[in-house]
Amino acid sequence: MRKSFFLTVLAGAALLAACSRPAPVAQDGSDLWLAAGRPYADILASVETTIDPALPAEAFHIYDADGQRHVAAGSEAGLRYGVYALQRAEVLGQAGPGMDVQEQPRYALRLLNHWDNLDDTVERGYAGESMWEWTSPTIPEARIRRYGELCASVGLNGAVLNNVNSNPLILDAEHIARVAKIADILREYGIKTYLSIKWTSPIALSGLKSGDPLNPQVRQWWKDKAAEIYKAIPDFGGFLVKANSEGQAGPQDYGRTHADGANMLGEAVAPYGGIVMWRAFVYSPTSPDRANQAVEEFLPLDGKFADNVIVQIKNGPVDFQPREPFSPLFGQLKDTQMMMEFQITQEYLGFSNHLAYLGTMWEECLQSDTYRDGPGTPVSKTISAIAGVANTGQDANFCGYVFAQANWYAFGRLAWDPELSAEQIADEWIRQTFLKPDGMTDKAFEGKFIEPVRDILMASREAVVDYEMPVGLHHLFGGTHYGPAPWDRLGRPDWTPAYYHQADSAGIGFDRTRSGSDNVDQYNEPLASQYNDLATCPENLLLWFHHMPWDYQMASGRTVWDEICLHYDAGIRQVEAFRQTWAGLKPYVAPALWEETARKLEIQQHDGEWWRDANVGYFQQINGLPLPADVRPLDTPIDSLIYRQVRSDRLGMPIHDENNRPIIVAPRFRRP
Ligand code: GCV
Repeated sequence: MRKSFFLTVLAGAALLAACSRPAPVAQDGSDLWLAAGRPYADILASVETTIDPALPAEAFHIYDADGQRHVAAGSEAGLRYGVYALQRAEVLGQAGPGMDVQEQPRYALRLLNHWDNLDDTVERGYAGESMWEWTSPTIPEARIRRYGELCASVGLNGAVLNNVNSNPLILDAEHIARVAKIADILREYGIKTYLSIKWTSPIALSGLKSGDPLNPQVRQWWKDKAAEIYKAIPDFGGFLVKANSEGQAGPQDYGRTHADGANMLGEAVAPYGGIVMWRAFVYSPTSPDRANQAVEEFLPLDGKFADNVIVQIKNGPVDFQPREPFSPLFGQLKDTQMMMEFQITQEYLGFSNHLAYLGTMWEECLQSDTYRDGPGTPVSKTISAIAGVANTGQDANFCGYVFAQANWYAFGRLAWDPELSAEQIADEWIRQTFLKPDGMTDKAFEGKFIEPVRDILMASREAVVDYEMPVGLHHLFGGTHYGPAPWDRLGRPDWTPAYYHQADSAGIGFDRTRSGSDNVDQYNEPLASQYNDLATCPENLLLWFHHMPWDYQMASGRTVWDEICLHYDAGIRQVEAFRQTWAGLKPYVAPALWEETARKLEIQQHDGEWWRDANVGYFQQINGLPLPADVRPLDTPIDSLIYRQVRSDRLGMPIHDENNRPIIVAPRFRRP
């Protein structure tokens, strides 16, 4: 009797302990941000739906009436957005009785750009091979459907399937038929299909002798090609074009302008309602400042583009750096439709190894005032469309890392509503992605998991800026765009870090002031003068706009040199803090996700140290200055860092182990 009583007490105590200890729910990241919500079909079945022609096509209205929840929308696509919005609201606890939400997207075109090649490689892709599986005899239908759901859930409505460095074969009969099959699936999710074209396609595919956009044969070729495509894909979206850029041919090769080229293609797709997205990412090796060139080439063409042509502009004037000012083109073109190009894939922010939430970077750009139409003309208001270079691949979790998924999500949400705050989006993403452990209250989950993870996300981009390129430094990358190579000055100048940092014994930074390349004057006043003047130039862009003596005193009272060192150190400390926080979150996360993140953060810290040792070490060789006292000493000598860069560049990714996982620097390269 006494024994069984004792056992019952023991069992009770064990049960109590188990109940009070949260048990993480198993998940592997393959459900992305659809993990926590009710299934779409269940939500659809639980609401009354109506197509209301009075609503704009993509708008939806969720409301309660007659004891029933309704979703009304202007179209099938709008209904889908409404049901997904309801799914999100349920997870966020915002779908209680009396719910009344009406929304429509800010931009009509909300596209992903896939830099996927026909051999299944992905340019700047870090999540496996092409998700479209071009080389397989069949198309990966299940994955495409999942992609469709994910895009639709955040309101994306277009996909450019192939790389802007395009292969002409994308336009042959075989590929058009294949693209049509993909388009048939994507259409079900409200997603239009677009293709990147190669300017020389008529020459490569049909043996024409010219690509001159004013040549009647060339014009006819594109018209015929458009007719062929639209026969297979009646709602085909149109073309994305990289021309006269980084070795790609274009209309300038025939003495014509970007407008001549774009309008010729525009004319070919116009009868079918198609559009042309013409990229403004142009620069030549001979220019004294790469940052000036888009304005130099496109401003004279303002107003000359056809109505169905839109100029697609990268957020910054150089190339998706961790921090750039916004591209001055956004403030210059007044009679040209403009489209934002963000980069979701982390080409310059640690690939799919580093935790870098880009919502904050995009918010910074979208909210920047261009002063184009007077004060209060942010970038978000000068553009009428938006594209993001996708970070997707064949990996089961699509993005190579659970935290990289946050960037696809954030891009979609900002494309829908550029006024949303990066913090709100981060919060939404965490709640939809990570499942609350069994036996944990909402309140405990909020305080113990959601808040610390949100803090990590919100601090993460600035941490990368700090340990890669603080105080306005930029493009200090080695060939793969992963690790640092500040010493690199061989080859085409505007592809070398030395062109950008301009460091010498006297100082550092690119002089873009009125006494330098005068890039500042591509901005509208008062920005132009603010950037030009040391007293008003934001310190986080100081070395973007100014060449400064090493001993120039910054607002903190420290010298430029000390401030640079301090930022590198702060970036690494921040990642150390992320690791500490993450270690404490182990009880609340599925082991697979916890381990993946712990491993990536470890790599990130080592990479941060790599960045610091390379840059601080290299600049120190140039200026001979000591490290400030409160900054930790460097770890690795330059020689072995150069060796590491060479190895990393050769492999195209950081060094990998036998499981094809990126690994941390081998101990023999580190000082004892
Ligand atoms: C698709 C940068 C990237 C290239 C990319 C190019 C572009 O230079 O490194 O990989 O090419 O931008 O946006 O066209």
